[in-house]
Amino acid sequence: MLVTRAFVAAVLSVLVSAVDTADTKGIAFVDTATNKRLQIIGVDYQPGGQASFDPSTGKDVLSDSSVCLRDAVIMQQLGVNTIRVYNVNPQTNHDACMSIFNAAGIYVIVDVNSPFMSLNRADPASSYNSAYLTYIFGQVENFKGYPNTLAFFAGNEVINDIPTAGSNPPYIRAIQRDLRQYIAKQSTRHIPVGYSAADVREVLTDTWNYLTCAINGDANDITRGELFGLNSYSWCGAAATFQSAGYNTLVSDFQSTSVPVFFSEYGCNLPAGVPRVFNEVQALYGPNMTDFNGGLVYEYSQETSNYGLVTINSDGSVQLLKDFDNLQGQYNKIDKNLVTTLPSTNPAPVKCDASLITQQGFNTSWVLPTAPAGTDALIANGISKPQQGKLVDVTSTSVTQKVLSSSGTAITGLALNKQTGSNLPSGATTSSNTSQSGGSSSSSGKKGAASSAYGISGGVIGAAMAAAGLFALL
Ligand SMILES: *[C@@H]1O[C@H](CO)[C@@H](O)[C@H](O)[C@H]1NC(C)=O
Ligand SMILES: *[C@@H]1O[C@H](CO)[C@@H](O)[C@H](O)[C@H]1NC(C)=O
Ligand SMILES: CC(=O)N[C@H]1CO[C@H](CO)[C@@H](O)[C@@H]1O
Repeated sequence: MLVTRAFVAAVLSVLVSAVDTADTKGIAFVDTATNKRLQIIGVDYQPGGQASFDPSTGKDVLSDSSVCLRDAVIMQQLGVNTIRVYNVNPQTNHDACMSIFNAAGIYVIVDVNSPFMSLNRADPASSYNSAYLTYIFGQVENFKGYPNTLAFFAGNEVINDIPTAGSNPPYIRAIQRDLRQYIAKQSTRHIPVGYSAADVREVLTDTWNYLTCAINGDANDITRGELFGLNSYSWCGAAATFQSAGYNTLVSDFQSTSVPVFFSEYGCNLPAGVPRVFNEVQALYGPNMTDFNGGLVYEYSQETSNYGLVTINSDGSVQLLKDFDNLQGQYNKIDKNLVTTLPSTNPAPVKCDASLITQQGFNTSWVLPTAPAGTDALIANGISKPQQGKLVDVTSTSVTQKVLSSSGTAITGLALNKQTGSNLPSGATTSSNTSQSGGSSSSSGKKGAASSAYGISGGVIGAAMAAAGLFALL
């Protein structure tokens, strides 16, 4: 069997062809080659939580290629086209992982901050300095060379209430400005920058208006946020509806948006102890919410907060959870035509004005902090010694770790299915199949070589092997 595996790996060695780059177009994301809409069908990816980034070694969620391959293949089965990573190191080489996600047709949204380097919301001026900017410019350097880098979040949940809405908004907008200027000067392609807002409805629309309005009405104002993510946990349980969850309110609140708005986190896990049914997926990707740009389910892996779709065990094996099956079933019902069709409305940005702000105490000044001394030179010349990522060949495509369905049977033959476009839900029902062809999630319909190389294409054989415990040998 070991000989077989080596043979399979050799046969499956493939060259990576890149996904088309994506960008914003009006209120949507668009595939820049096909001009089709790219609705975000995504999951938040942070196995290990905040501790996943170890500054002493540089290890982060995009540094272990075998783990990324395992998870990218599982995500292909699930049907996602985007992940969000919260906490990555700008000096780590992410080539192997980013190339794997690229080959899987999966885009990546990168939070530029980390627990070690972020705006101090209690005193933003103290943390807005040259070391901080060098760090976040390093993220641009690290990810600008990958075609599947979709966007950067300049901040995540910095504004959490009225007190933090006083001094922080001008700093977040200044960071958007600095990142956008750096990208304009140092990246060969445009990559959009925005903010991810906490699920605090009191400050939500003020935050969106403050960060995305146009100063003096100038649509090209480089301080504007180019997209807006909101974390949304209001749809809870099987009985919730478009109205009861307040999605109708969100749609009317954001109907005048001039930039893409999407859920940067969603997936309420109440009532506790019951698998999530994810009925909100039909609302989010249905005709009621075409002005939204989809969203990212919180989150891929089970962590202490209990939002996982899969459990990652300490030996590297993965167990799919019932939540995974339910989400996959919901994704399979998405209307692919609708999610790839550009919206017809494209409102112009509103002019920044104090009248946009509804909450007393929320900042109403668009006089932004001046960048720290030396920033102009950093932007003009680039930071020193950047780690600049680039795509590499993906040479192994077979998942080596054990993967178990939600009912505990082994799923064999899992392998990366190389895509040229973005991944889309395929109709796969992973937990019902003990053997995967590796081609089942292909949007191009091309079968991978895995099943024939293994000689397992039928569920019966896979099930029999699983029952006999033979999967372990693969
Ligand atoms: C709003 O931001 C401006 C510019 O940074 C600052 O001078 C002012 O103190 C802030 N207002 C509040 C209420 O914090
Ligand atoms: C769309 O909106 C209508 C009217 O508010 C509502 O009845 C319907 O359930 C919504 N559709 C979905 C899929 O949530
Ligand atoms: C029961 C079930 O979902 N079977 C699926 C297993 O996978 C094959 C190929 O991916 C599908 O065609 C089956 O429908």
